[in-house]
Amino acid sequence: MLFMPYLAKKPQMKTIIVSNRLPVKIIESEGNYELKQSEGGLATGLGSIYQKDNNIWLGWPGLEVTDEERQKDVTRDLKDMNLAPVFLTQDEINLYYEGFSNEVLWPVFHYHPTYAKYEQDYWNSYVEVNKKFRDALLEIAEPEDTIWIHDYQLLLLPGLLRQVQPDCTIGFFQHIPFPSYELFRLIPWRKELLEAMLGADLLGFHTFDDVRHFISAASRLLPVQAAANEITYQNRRIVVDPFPMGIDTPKYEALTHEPAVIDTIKMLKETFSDVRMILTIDRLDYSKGILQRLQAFDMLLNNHPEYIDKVVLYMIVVPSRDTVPQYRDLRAEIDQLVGNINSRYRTINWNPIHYYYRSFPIEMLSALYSMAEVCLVSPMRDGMNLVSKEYVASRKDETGVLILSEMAGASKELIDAILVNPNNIVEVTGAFIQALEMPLDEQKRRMLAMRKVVSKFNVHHWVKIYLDKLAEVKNMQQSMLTKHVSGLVRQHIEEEYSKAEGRIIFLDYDGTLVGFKGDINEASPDQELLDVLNKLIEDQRNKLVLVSGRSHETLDTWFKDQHIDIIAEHGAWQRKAGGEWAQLDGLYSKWKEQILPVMERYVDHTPGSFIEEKSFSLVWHYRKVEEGLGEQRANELASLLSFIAANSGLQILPGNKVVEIRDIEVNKGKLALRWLQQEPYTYIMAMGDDHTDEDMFKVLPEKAFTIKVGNSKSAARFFLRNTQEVRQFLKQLAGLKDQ
Ligand code: GDG
Repeated sequence: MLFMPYLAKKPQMKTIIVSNRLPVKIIESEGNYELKQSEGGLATGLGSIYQKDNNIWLGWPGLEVTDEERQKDVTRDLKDMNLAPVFLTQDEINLYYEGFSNEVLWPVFHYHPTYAKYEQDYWNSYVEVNKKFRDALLEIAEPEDTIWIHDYQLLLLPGLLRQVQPDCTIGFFQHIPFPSYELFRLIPWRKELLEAMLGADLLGFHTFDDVRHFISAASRLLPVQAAANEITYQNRRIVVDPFPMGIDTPKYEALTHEPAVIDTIKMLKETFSDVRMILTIDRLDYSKGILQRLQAFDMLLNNHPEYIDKVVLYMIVVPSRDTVPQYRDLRAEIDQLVGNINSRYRTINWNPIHYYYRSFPIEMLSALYSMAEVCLVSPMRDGMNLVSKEYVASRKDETGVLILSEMAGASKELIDAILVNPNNIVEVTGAFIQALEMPLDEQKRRMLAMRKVVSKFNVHHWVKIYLDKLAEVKNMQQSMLTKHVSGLVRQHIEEEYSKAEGRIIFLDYDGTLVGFKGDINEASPDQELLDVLNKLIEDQRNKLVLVSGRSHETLDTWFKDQHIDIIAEHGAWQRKAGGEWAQLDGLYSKWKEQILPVMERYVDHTPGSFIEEKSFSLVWHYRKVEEGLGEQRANELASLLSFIAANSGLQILPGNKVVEIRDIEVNKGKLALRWLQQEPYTYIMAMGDDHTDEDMFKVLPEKAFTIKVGNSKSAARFFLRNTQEVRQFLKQLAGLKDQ
């Protein structure tokens, strides 16, 4: 095992869990209160972490405590349980929690944007309370601690913390879905939210879809670089990955043997001796699809009267926020629909829907999970949904059927359930029939497969892989730091430079010496750059070689007066300082006649793209094309060109917002080697930012100082973050003062 953060840590380092609510239940009576550990899935999973050593869980204890003496008492009692409080006022609960969290983030993230209320007061309070959490954290956190922040109430906390503790380890996990960009962009404070989330080192979601949506929103709204599951933002590399949360599976299995559960099962069996049970359990919420499932049950009884008297829907709805108008209305609609169905179909001995608007002890849930032949989980959107997994874990005899909405995160793992679109009432009705008629051997086959998943990917596994990954990300960031040209690394490179007699310095142009411009012709060298280059050339010990993909005509105009060697068009053209341009031998360009029309078709179909024609290459640029579309067309074009140009001696190179096709002989690496052979240099340096520069990094001798610009993966030994750092570093070498 590579990373065991919570075993291998130094004793004084601790892990701090942060969430809106602490995992305690507060039982208050006659002015006194008692604190009880919560049994929720997250509390159990994280129990092995926060209850150990000096680790701690920070959050709101769940009741308003205004009196300072009382606050001290609560703090002391919580401390014994490794918990620390953030006290919130009623006003803060109303605006930050009920307001911004539940009336902005919750509806938008669950695809109900019309329910969102974008109140400025909500946002202000959300910012203030997140700061309150940060301040409470700073009182207990040391710089080397690991901090794991949970859920949508604290989206700003990673960024707020990063500002004051730039090097600390921050994980963030979101338990609810992350919506598609189209939804997320509706939020007036979308940029602030994203920027703050990117303060984390590792961002975790339940599913790959959430990850995709997050990366796409970040790419469109912020100046980030995204590649696979990594985002580079403000010179930090952040990993975004799916971590589907599990449940405490052994606990749900063990519950079925408890006397209280066995007695309840017996009682339920007597009550429901002649009927088959379909179970549903949810909190009251518009994201849960409760009305739609009632409609499907209605359709079942209406179209298939053979189930009348034979099947009951046992429906638990756990009370939630029913003073808020949307929830009050939803509850009234459910009451009405249940009443309507029951009054239409009931018989003397049979009631179709057993509806409970309250919560039950876990023993009752366990008994119901054991009893119900079918469990229906049909949310319109759900980050994960743990009820579906609890049902599976409780089915020790491997019978029973789970009907599961494809909109729940759990559907990505429990693929052996009957998966339904909860909006499709006909399909859900069909699923009822399929479930009720499913042969025993099929039930067992499906249930066994799901039980394996639920057993292996349990909540302890989830905690472990998340924290292991967080440590791995931190290690990756730290090993990147050792490659950054700063501190001792920089000192070493500079010392070697001063000592050397014969130096050769290969410099890429775009993205290395100058930043990218929308218009490729706007990137001509400015005075500052020319000054640095001139100063470097002045030193007789230096040979400067510009190695660029640009056309030799452009470079010739720009560097007419510089005594500098130039390799243009990736090597197709060369010019010695003060000499004439020469072309690489043996190249031909007839192939362009065939390729140009293909590229032109892509220009016609892709607004904002254009072709750059060079002597021995063609480049399709898409920097100004709509985000996403450009990448998609570039992939298509690259694969089409690979097909057309197979075995033709041409090379297709997807680059930084470009797709280039060129003669395979044209290669920065090959040309750089030619230069090296001309004199015995003792100091070799090469700088570049894109994959064409990798050819150079790979072929240069091991002792060469190869420097990648930008901190993405590279064969280079070192990196500088951007063109500003490159210039600052070159100025230093040239002995120029930085202005
Ligand atoms: C967020 C996300 C994600 C329900 N009724 C009773 C009761 N429950 C328990 C269930 C289950 C839990 O509540 C509800 O599970 P969810 O998955 O909906 O969890 P939430 O915390 O509400 O929601 C969700 C989850 O976070 C985890 O990341 O899955 O998508 O919205 O454990 O058993 N428990 C008791 N009595 C009840 O009547 N004792």
